[in-house]
Amino acid sequence: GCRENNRKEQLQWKKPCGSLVPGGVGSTVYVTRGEKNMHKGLLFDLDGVIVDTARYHYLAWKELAQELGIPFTREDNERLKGVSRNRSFEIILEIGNRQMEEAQKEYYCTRKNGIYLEYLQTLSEKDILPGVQEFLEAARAKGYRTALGSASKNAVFILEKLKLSESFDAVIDGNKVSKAKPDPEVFLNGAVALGLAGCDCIVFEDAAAGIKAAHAGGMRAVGIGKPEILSEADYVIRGFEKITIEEIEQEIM
Ligand code: B16
Ligand code: MG
Repeated sequence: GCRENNRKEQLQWKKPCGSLVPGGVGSTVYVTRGEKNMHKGLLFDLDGVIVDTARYHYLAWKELAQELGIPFTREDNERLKGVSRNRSFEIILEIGNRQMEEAQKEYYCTRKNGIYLEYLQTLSEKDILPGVQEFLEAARAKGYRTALGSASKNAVFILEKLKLSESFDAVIDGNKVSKAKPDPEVFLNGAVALGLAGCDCIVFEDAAAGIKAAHAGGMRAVGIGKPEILSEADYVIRGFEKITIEEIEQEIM
């Protein structure tokens, strides 16, 4: 089945991938080239893929860490990428070797979000990472369906600020999932929202946990960033600048 993730399976991707496929197994919609993309989905992570909000997360956490007397560096911040807000704070407490009551954790997480949202006030189209808009437009013009799959509870707000809400057929964010990446829930929900099977979707992710999540959902994963960090990805790109949907098709479809 399409959920197994070895290379051999991946090479067979062009075939219909099981009963989850709309139209059923063996549906001819996959055969004609023109129609093919209508049944393929692209799932995008938000932070680190569409926009670099990591620095605002960092500044907000840094402020609280300082207040708590916990040393928190940019390097530590790498551990928070793709991780939920609550888990992020737990990691910070671990760094400081501190323990806290749930209610108090809640208080700090709420405050962190307040500081983070203030940073986001100035967010605009200019903050969309280079090449992203062009890539989304070209892929959709070719018939791909697009969804956002983010751990962030602020994803809808961020897309609005970036004026990108219309570029996604579905948005699955931190409010809609119960299990964080590397659990595949966010991406599987994205595939379902697009009416597609997991194996007909490609995930674009900057975090190693996100690549794992994609594979756990039977999806191919394009890593955005450094190949050293994203060694598990099926293909790694530095960003969307000068990257075409055709290149992605050629490399991993
Ligand atoms: P929020 P992604 C993630 O976004 C960030 O990478 C991560 O650093 C953050 O803690 C998480 O969202 C939750 O964000 O506090 O806004 O709910 O990479 O999954 O798009
Ligand atoms: Mg990310």
